[in-house]
Amino acid sequence: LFGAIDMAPRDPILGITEAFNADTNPAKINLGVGVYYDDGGKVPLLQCVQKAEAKLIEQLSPRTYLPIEGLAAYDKAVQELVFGAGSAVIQEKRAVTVQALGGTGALKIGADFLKRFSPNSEVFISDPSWENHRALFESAGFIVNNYTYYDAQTHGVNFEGMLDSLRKMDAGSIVLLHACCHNPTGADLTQEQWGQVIEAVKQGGLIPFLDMAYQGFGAGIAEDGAVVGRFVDAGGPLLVSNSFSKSFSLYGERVGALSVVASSADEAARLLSQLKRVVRTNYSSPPTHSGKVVAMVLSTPELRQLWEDELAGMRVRIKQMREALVEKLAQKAPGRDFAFVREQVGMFSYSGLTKEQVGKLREESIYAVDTGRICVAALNSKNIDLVVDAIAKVL
Ligand code: PLP
Ligand code: TYF
Repeated sequence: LFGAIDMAPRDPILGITEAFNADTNPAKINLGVGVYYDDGGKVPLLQCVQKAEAKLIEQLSPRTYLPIEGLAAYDKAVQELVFGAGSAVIQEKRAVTVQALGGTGALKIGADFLKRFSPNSEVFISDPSWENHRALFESAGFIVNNYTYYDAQTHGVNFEGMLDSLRKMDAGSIVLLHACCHNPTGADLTQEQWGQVIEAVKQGGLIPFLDMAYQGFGAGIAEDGAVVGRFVDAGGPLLVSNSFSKSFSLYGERVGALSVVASSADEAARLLSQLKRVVRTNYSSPPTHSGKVVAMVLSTPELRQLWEDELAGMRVRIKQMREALVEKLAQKAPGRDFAFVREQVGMFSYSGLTKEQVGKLREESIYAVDTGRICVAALNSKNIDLVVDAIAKVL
C-alpha cells in the first residue's frame, strides 16, 4: 500500500529551521522562520502569560471538553479585539467567532466552511503570499490564483496592478488579504489604498477573507485592526482569521480564531452552527490551556495593559533593527540603497537578495528564505554586524 509513496516536498520555511538545527556552527543565525526573538536571541515568554499561568495554577480545574466553538470568554475577548469593543456588529450579534488551532487552523476552518457554501468560487491570494495559503485552500478543494501585489522594482505594492486584478475577478471570488504586516514582503497598503480595495471588493461582489496573524506588529493593536472595522462598515460577508502565535509569543500553543460577519443575528446563528460542524469533523473542539491564558490576559485590565506594553516592546525593537540594518548596510555596502527596509512593516523584509546570494549566506551559517525574505525580528544587537558583513560580502 505504501511502497510507491513519494517523498513530499519540505515546507520551504520550516525546512530551513530543520537545516539550521542541524548546523553545528555556534554562530549560526536563523532569519528564515517568522518568529520573534528578543535582543538576547530568545523566544520570549511574556510576563502577562506567566502571570496568567500562575493564576491558573492557583485555581487548577479539570480538563473536560470545551464547547466546539471554544471557550466562551475567549471568543468574546477575541471578538472585542478584532472588531473593537462595543462595535455595532457585536452588539447586533452579527459576528460569530470560533477558537481555532492558531491562524492556520482558523484559515482551514474558514476554507472548509466556504467550500461548503460557495463551492464554485475561486480563491485569490497575493503574489507572493505566505506559502501555506495556497496549500490550505487547495486542500479544501479550491482553485487558487494569484492577484498582483508586490513590485520588486519599488520594493512596494504594485497598487494599480492589484486593483486591476481585483476588478477582473468574477463575482463570488474569495480574496485573501493580509490585514497588516504582509508576509513575506513587509509591504502594506496605505489607509487610502485600503479604501479603494474595499470599494473594489464591494463593487465586484467578492468575498473578503482577512488574515491577521501579526496584529500589533505594524502601527499598533487598534491601528492594525482598524481595517477589519472598515470592511464591516462596507457591508457584505467577511471572514477574519487571527492568530496569537506571534502577539502572545504562544507559537506552540496553537491559539487563534476565525470570525465571520453575517447580515443579521439570525444568519449569524445559522453560520455558527455550520462552523461548529466543520470544527467537529476536523478536531471536535479546541484545547483548553491557551484559550484560558489569552482570555484572562485580554479581559483582566492589569494583564491587558502588560500585554499591550510587551507587544509594543516587540514592535519597537523590530523597528530599531530595521533602522540599524539600513544604517549599517549604508556603511558596509555604500553602492546599494536599503532605505526601503525602513518602510516595510512587521516581522519580514523582502531584502532583494537573490537565491544565489541567500545560498552564499548559508555558507556562513546565516539562514534566510530563498526568495530573499529575512525575519527582521531575529536580528539583535549581537548578531546584526555579522549579518550586515555577510550581506555586504555577497552583494
Ligand atoms: N497567516 C500568516 C500570514 C502567517 O504568516 C502565519 C504564520 O504563522 C499564519 C497565518 C499562521 O499562524 P499560526 O502560526 O498561528 O498558525
Ligand atoms: O512565514 C513564517 O515564517 C511564519 C511561520 O508552514 C510558519 O508564518 C512558516 C511556515 C509554516 C507555518 C508557520
